[in-house]
Amino acid sequence: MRLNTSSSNNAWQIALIVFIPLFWLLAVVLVQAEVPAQERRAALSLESSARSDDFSRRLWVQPGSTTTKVVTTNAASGQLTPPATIRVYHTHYPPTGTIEVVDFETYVKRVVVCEMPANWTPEALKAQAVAARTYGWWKVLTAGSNPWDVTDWTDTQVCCPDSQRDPRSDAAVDATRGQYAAYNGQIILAMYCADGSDPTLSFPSYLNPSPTTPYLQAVDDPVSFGARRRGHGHGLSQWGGYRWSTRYAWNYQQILTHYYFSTTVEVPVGANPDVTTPIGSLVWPWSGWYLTANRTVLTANASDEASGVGQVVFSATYLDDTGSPVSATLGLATRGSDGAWRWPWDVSALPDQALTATITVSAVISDLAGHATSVGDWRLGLDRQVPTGTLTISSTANSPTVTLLLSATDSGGSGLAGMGFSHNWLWEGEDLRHRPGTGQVVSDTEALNGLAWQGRAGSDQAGCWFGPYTYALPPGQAYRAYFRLKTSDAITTAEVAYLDVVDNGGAQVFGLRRLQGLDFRQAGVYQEIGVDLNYTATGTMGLEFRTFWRGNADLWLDRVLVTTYPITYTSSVTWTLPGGPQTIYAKFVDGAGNVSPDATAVLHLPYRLYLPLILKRR
Ligand SMILES: [Ca+2]
Ligand SMILES: [Ca+2]
Ligand SMILES: [Ca+2]
Repeated sequence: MRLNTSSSNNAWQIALIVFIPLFWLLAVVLVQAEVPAQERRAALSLESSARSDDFSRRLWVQPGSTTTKVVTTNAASGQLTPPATIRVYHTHYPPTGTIEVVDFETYVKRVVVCEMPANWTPEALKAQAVAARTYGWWKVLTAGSNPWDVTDWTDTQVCCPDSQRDPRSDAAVDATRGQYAAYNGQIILAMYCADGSDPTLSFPSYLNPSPTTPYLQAVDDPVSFGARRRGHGHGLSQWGGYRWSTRYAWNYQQILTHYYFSTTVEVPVGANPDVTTPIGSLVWPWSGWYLTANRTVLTANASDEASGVGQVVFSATYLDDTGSPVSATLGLATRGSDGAWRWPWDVSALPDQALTATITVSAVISDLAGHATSVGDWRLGLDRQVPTGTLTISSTANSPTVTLLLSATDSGGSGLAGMGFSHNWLWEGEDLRHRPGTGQVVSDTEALNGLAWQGRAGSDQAGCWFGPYTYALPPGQAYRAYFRLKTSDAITTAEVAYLDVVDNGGAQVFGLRRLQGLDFRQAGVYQEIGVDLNYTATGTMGLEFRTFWRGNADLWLDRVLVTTYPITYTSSVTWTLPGGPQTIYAKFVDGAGNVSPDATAVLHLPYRLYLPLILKRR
């Protein structure tokens, strides 16, 4: 957004200054009043659409030039040196039309207080501080011959007068002094917006992401499912960060590395000899969530300002198979090419256990000068047992509104949580359209209809299985699409498939999921993988349920079954259905997101009745 750079209107400024805190206060009250998110999207949490959209514009950050100066680095640690000052062109705050040279950290304080309410959580404020610092830094690097680096307004990021600073936002800046988000060690274009919704969006578009900003990729953001996107949707979601910090106790490193794909949070270069401890945090798996497979890869962010990170050692506590508490050192992490520290953890011998109980992970991060930082503890749950249940329909049903009777149970750590229903929303994998050469139809006794689409690693070409271009789902509500998939490799950390639900040929994305081999509980066994979609409006080409097969492991797609978005489990629910014979499917989910086999019932309604599909919740 380009603003008029001529003299501003004082009355409007005053109104804005008064209005901004009032709005944020209202917005914070609204978000705090939301129903607490049940684990793994177990219940409908579509947010009210009544919120003002005014702030989406204020929070937009627009990209600048892609010409990047050479960044100075410290040869020993590889850490970068922040700019000492930044040139702020006043287009909004007085004295307008002038360029102010501002101490860089002071600039960050003046941005954070204006871009995020100071009463938000300290970790959300720290995430904002690092994003604002990184963005300003990137603007300094890319200013070229421009006489200024940033403006004081929304075409870059808002920089308030010093008089508006707040001790709480200042503290977040001080606590992260000099820290930045990096991709391959370099400063990123740290775009952020008010609410990125779920999923966030790739830059500049989902259909054509830019290869120069691979960290601005769409990410699955379940904590923001159903939230209205406000702003461009790229990079850090401010409301999303707030939600993660309040509901799952995430810290700023978890928030930033989640929204900026494949990045690290780094400390600036420091003086030698090294007298400081490193920083770090677990960043994967998502803390506060359940593991549903037999393997995971513990992943940490770690950074040191002088001698560099020497080692990261993970430890964990959990209950063993006799129910006894265990405290164990797991092992020495290895540093990946992306800068993250990883330890593959085989949890197959561990019994399922609730999130509230016993699994915690911590790490000791040491620099090469012998200083160590202990970080943790992150809570995890473990549940690999799918629920089971039955569905019956009243035999006297002869009206379009039928009563569905449910009975379900679950074992494992998380407990029965919800259920969703399907009404012939089923597409066989072998019937979808497939990019030529990406596989073939095979007979498979484990496929529910005896047939599947199979891609063979090393024989078939990696590529997309797409379609069906359907308009069968009533828009304006949320659904979950279950991809019934089988892989030959349930150990690999490689992405074996990328699932998404789109319309308009991919220009409109409703949901996505990256799927590694180890997300499957077992090789050679079908598993239903859910992708949530908030189907806000019908598109122009019809919905597609796409599987991008990566070609690094064999993959079978039996079918895609779509259900209504899970509602809280109850023993009876009414549903208004169209006429004619039909099969109704119920799918039960536990708190970890595991889904039951199909519970089905066949219904014969007179054809004359044909009404909208409305599931009535209790
Ligand atoms: Ca150090
Ligand atoms: Ca379970
Ligand atoms: Ca099939």
